[in-house]
Amino acid sequence: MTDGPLVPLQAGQDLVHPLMEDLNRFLMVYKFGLAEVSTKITILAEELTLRGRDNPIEHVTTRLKTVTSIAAKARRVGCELTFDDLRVTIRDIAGVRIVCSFVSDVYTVADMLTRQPDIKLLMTKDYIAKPKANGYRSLHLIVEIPVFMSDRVVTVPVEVQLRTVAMDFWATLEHKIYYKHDSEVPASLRAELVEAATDAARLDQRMERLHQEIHGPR
Ligand code: 0O2
Repeated sequence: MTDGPLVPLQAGQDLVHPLMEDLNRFLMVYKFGLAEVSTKITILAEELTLRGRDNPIEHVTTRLKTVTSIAAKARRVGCELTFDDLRVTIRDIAGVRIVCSFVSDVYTVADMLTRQPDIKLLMTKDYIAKPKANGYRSLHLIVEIPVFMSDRVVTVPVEVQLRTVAMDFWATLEHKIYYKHDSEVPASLRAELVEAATDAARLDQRMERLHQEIHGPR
């Protein structure tokens, strides 16, 4: 892969096709990294179900950051628009979101995943233990996974977000209502969003307690 700057383009040069090719090659490994992590999660969910244990995973989604979103984040964090710099600095180009049933499941699944010998845990941000000021709760991991190509092995960073259904409900709607919204949202409405996050956290606690009372500890 060439590793020149993504910009600037010069007038009259057909830089678009080679650039698209480089971009596709750059993004390809992240796509494969996502597939690797997704397969691991599918195996965990199916194996637990086959062993007659409760499947702690409700659903899983994956996303590759768009080129626009990568460029915006690069600008925000002061990263040069070169493939080398992007590779090192932007570690959430590949993202997997695992929605679990209960809070304890979030940690169990995170542990099952990060204990696998080919996965390297690079960073943990525990927004459940320490929610963001706006009420956001989730467990974020940056993991590195090897991807076996035809001629080399590439290690790819993947952001894994783990959260409960209640956390996901709040975050999905808050994303629509407010997160990274350009216009000002009145403080009273922001306070209500924090309150709603507290309600979601209470609901998580209650559902986990009910589950334990009926089925015993997970
Ligand atoms: P999208 O559309 O979900 O992919 P940054 O990425 O610069 O915001 P950082 O430190 O790299 O910050 O990442 P951080 O804060 O650990 O997590 C970023 C991702 O977590 C976001 O991805 C969201 O998915 C989610 N997130 C973090 N904070 C909030 C929040 O307050 N509300 C909601 N709804 N989601 C949040 P993206 O790429 O910003 O967006």
